[in-house]
Amino acid sequence: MKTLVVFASLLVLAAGRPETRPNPHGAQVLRVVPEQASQVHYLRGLLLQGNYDFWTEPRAVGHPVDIMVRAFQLPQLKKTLSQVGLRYTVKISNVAALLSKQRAAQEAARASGSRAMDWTSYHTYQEIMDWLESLAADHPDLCKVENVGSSFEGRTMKMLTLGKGGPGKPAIFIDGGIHAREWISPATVTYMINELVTKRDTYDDILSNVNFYFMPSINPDGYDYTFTDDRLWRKTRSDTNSIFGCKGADPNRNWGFHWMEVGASDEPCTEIYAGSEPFSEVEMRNVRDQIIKHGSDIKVYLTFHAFSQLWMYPWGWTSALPDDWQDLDDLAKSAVDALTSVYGTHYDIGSSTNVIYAAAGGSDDWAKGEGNVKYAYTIELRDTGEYGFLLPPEQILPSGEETFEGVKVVANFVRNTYGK
Ligand code: 0X9
Ligand code: ZN
Repeated sequence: MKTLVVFASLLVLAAGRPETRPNPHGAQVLRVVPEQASQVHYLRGLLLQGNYDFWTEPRAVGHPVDIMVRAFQLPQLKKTLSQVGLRYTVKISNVAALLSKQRAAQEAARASGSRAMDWTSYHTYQEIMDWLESLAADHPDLCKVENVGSSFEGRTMKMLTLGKGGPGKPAIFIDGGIHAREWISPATVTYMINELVTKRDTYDDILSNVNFYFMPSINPDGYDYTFTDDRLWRKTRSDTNSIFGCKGADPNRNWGFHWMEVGASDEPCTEIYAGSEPFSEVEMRNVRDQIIKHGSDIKVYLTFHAFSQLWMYPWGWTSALPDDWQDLDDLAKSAVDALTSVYGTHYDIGSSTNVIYAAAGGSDDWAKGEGNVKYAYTIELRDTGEYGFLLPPEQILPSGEETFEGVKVVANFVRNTYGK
């Protein structure tokens, strides 16, 4: 009997993310809205078990939680939810259909045009890196591209430095794509780079007084994997010691500040596996080393995620606020006002633990707590769950336009506050 129980629980664990291409046929995204604290707690327990893919994590009473459920899991989850009095609605009724519709649209867009960069379709890692190189070649007085290390599978990681003022100017560090499936993040970050470079005369004042460090896709192996194998992959692709062959760590649980204290897992098959130790993931070490290298010049750290439309600041490891939280909150409010003024898109603001949930090991917490970057923000881009990670490419441009308005507010703030 004992053997049976052990075997059954191994099967359940393995079902979370077996290292075979998952079958999306029949998968749905269910939305549940917990009405009591005990239900939030229950959902968090379900998340930690690792059997379901939570597109949004349980936040608090009244906040929707989106769970992607594979066909074979649906009957069990629906039963479980009703047992604890949780009602659900079907948010995406046919994940497979949406995936193939988007794949077809992406292929059509790419068949008709060149592989050159645009913001009407999503681009591969190689295309993004080639494009960064082309910017540096075309604008050598404004842009510099450096190789800053390799990913686990050997992809070269590049950083673009943008600015005309020379070294020593106050700087903003911006990264994207830490979570592989959050495609709108690299797309939005590259949009902003493109605006700054192609409209360099318009932004001359900012570019003369502020330096930017851009790394638009900091999880290259995971990102490529979402193009080739599993569109909904989140983590890196490193080897783990999992007996099921589960791969990858959550790169946003891997940073060495209060690592593994809360909201992270030591089970490699879960989506929030923190890695075997702080900075076990080489990609995160590469990003960390650039932040350290440019040290006290960096006044702002922005890391772009999706989705939920949130502009968050530390801490993620505790519900306590940083001493200077009011400064971070003020700047976030100004940025979000500008963002919202473009298309009316609503963003919530606050510390990540208080706005969503406690989760230690995030890059924002490290940037502030260890990297001494005062203004560290995690920004969750569009949408609020209609498409979730599968945001149609038609939304790349509006996302870029509105987000860039917010980032310009931040850049002008840096120029005015720290510029000499
Ligand atoms: O859980 C995360 O890593 C982020 N949300 S996402 O849905 N994109 O995965 C939020 C991170 C907030 N920051 C910290 N917890 N430090
Ligand atoms: Zn994310």
